[in-house]
Amino acid sequence: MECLIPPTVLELARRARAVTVLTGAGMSAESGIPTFRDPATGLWSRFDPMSLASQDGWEADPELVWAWYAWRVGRVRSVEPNAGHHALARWAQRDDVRLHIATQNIDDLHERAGSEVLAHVHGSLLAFRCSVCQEPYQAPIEVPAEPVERLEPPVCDCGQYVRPGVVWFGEMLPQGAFDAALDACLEADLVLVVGTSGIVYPFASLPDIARGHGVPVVEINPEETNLSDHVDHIWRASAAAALPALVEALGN
Ligand code: BV8
Ligand code: ZN
Repeated sequence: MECLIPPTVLELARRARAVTVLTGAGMSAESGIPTFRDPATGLWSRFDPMSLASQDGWEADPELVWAWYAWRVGRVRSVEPNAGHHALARWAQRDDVRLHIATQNIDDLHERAGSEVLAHVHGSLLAFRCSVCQEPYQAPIEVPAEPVERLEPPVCDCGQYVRPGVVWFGEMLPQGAFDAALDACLEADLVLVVGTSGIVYPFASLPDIARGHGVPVVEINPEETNLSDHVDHIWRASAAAALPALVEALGN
């Protein structure tokens, strides 16, 4: 089905020499990764991701939290980047534009589509470290064939549990990552916000900051979000439909 491009969005994309794309879980939805607020499927439907993705949740029950992350590692390994990820990688290859991606996503689908990601502001599901001495943990992560509710985390040489390299609620973002995302928004002449509900801060403050500096912001999302009143243009479309159509329309 042809995806109609709002003319103003096409014009902004044609003229843009520096594009910053802010992505959220909706970017990976068409790869088969449920979004953060999708009602979780099966085993995990009984748990609130907000409590599992937190320091308190980890300290209260590391085996439960580890089982959840191991299951998510398995799911990311089992899916492929979608046409939206590939479109962004193609756009970045044009020599008339500099394209930066700052993502909230902890998967590696942008990279597997060939993109270089400027900032993973909430860390990476595929980087592990000791929860105490912070030593990176390089050994392969065992992913159960079937989702299990509890799994003993690997243990660091120092004897403490290994944790996923993600940013939990209540934890500071990696300072360099957020600053890089902020700079990329301020230096852009177009910011696209793709597949995020705009609930989680401080990432959700980026579109407002960009607009405050006169940078046009476009939301690409099939649904209304917390950011919809904070953008210049709204394109109610999915990532895997909108982005390939837009990059295609830019021509060679
Ligand atoms: C911080 C990694 C400073 C883990 C994530 C009280 C105490 C402490 C902090 C706070 C507090 N109250 C509020 C805060 C701030 C808090 C926050 O924002 N809370 C929210 C809930 C209000 N933020 C933090 O804690 C951050 N740190 O503030 O540090 C500090 C420190 C101490 C004390 C005070 C302050 C850290 C936040 C990072 C949390 N970690 N992820 C993990 O993933 O397990 S966030 C997690 O949720 C995801 O990574 C993702 O970033 C976020 C989900 O958001 P979205 O990506 O937007 O996904 P969502 O499902 O919501 O929406 C999907 C969208 O896609 C929808 O709009 C949908 O319509 C759309 N969509 C669907 N299909 C498609 C599509 N779009 C396009 N195409 C499609 N096909
Ligand atoms: Zn350690």
